Amino acid sequence: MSKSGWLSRLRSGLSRSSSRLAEDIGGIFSGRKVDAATLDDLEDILIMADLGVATAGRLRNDLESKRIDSAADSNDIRRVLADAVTEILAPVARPLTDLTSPAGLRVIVVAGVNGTGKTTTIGKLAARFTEDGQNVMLAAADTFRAAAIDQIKIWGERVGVPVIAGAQDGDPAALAFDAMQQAQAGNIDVLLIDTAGRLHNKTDLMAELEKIVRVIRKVDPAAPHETLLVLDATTGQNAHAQVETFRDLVDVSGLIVTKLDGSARGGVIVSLADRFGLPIYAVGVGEGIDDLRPFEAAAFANSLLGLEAG
Ligand SMILES: Nc1nc2c(ncn2[C@@H]2O[C@H](COP(=O)(O)OP(=O)(O)OP(=O)(O)O)[C@@H](O)[C@H]2O)c(=O)[nH]1
Ligand SMILES: [Mg+2]
Repeated sequence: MSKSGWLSRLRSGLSRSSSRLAEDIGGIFSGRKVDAATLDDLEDILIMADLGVATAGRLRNDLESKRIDSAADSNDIRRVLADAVTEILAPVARPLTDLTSPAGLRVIVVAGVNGTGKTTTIGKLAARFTEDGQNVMLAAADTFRAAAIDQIKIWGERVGVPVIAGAQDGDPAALAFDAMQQAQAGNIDVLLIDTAGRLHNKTDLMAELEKIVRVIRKVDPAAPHETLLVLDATTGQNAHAQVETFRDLVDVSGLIVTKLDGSARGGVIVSLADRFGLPIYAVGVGEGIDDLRPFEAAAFANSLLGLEAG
């Protein structure tokens, strides 16, 4: 897709977040000067838009220190905010191609709580990587539900890549081990491993994920090369708790944030970037195969603030 094509789709994906923010900021700064009271109001709006208390405070201070002209209108304010948000996002924004380099088998474990979009994101990533000329293999290590195995098989067929799957309730770590060996034998560039988001309880879930990683390392001590945590933007600040839980357990190397189309909560990405500094590789803006967008700092910031994505 052309650059302008995906930018406009990112913008439409973020339209709920951005139109609310733009409208709310417009409401504050129409005819009022920039003073402590308007900055307080702005900080509240940013918090409500899921930018988080710390990040909202930081943006407020940033705006205050810039000594904005008292004649500044909502557009000027959004411009200044977009630049400040870009500064927060730029250090974490990474291209998807980083996930597949250097050459050689790259093993990517995809983790996250149930329903965040792990399996769908794996399908979208597989499509991207395949387009890029990579040989992709998928591993159905979410063996908890039969439907989960079927779902990833369907993605494999759609994209045209092999799926290593076993029976429901099979040992997910054994499945991952098997997939690793097949990937090594089969000239595969990228092995994407789906994991369960839903088990009997959280302790089981975490133990299973740890075991998968341990077993993968038996085949290749350098693997997994990436452990991506998939977060659902509609959960808002709860995403922070999810990062903390998973980060403590497995070495989360990056994030993908999904469902930016379905909510007014795109701001959560800014607070995640500010707080954790974890790389963000892509964002999900829909259920379709093409609905994974590269994450670019300025484009995202401008879209979030309802400005021309530049
Ligand atoms: N609107 C929207 N829906 C999405 C996006 N990503 C995933 N979904 C939908 O969210 C639902 C859950 O997605 P899955 O990929 O099954 O999520 P999962 O994390 O694998 O779920 P479990 O395997 O149950 O843990 C599905 O209906 C997806 O189509 C997105 O970016 N936008
Ligand atoms: Mg799944």
